[in-house]
Amino acid sequence: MMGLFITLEGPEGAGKSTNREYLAERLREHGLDVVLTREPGGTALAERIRELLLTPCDEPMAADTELLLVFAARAQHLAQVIRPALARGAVVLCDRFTDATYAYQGGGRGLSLARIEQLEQFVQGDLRPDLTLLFDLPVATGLARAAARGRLDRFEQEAGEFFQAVRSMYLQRAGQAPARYRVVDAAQPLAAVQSALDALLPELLERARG
Ligand code: Z5A
Repeated sequence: MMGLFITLEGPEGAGKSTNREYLAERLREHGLDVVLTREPGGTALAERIRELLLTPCDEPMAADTELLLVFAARAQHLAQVIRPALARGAVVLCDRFTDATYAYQGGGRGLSLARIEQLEQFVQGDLRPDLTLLFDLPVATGLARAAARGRLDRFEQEAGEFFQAVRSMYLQRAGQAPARYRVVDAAQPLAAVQSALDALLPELLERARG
């Protein structure tokens, strides 16, 4: 049996964390086994790697170190959480996954996309998300939301061009594989975003029931 692997993606302040619980609840109401998780993180060990990635540090982190840490956390998460959940037929709802690596380390840091693809294949084999919900919004709107939340993490301290490149890479990837992505206008008020998610629910349920 193989479950359904759904990822939530988007730039800073897009509302993924706010909406992941909402979506998980809607799916559970229909009797589905939903595993809600996130990256970087999702296991005790991977959450320790998340701390390394997000905590500002006096020693600058090399971009390759960042890339390898992201995939190290992912390997642990896949082994401990994602693969076992999919194997028992669950819906895995994951807040960020490898699209974020293409967007932040590829688009933002300018690392080679071919190198990211190699690591993706090495760590994931043929496993890819079945569906990706891309929460898209203008960079300034997202950064204003993130700033209102308080102290900024290591990524949130980057300049505006970094986040423009992140957003462009997400949109480019969604444009290249429209069958996998559903783009949600995340700049709308929360109620409108959640209506958009409600509209996607029949498709998600149909695919989860296979
Ligand atoms: N990262 C990476 O570089 N490479 C990788 O491969 C992976 C990750 C997997 C942590 O991710 C960082 O890791 C991330 C990229 C990097 N960069 N950062 N920072 P994260 O997803 O855990 O980051 P986060 O900081 O927790 O989330 P976020 O992206 O900043 O925000 P969000 O989860 O999308 O948004 P939110 O927390 O739900 O909402 C933000 C605020 O806006 C909050 O106060 C909400 O109440 C408010 N909000 C939400 N929706 C709305 C609407 N519609 N209207 C008005 N206000 C709203």
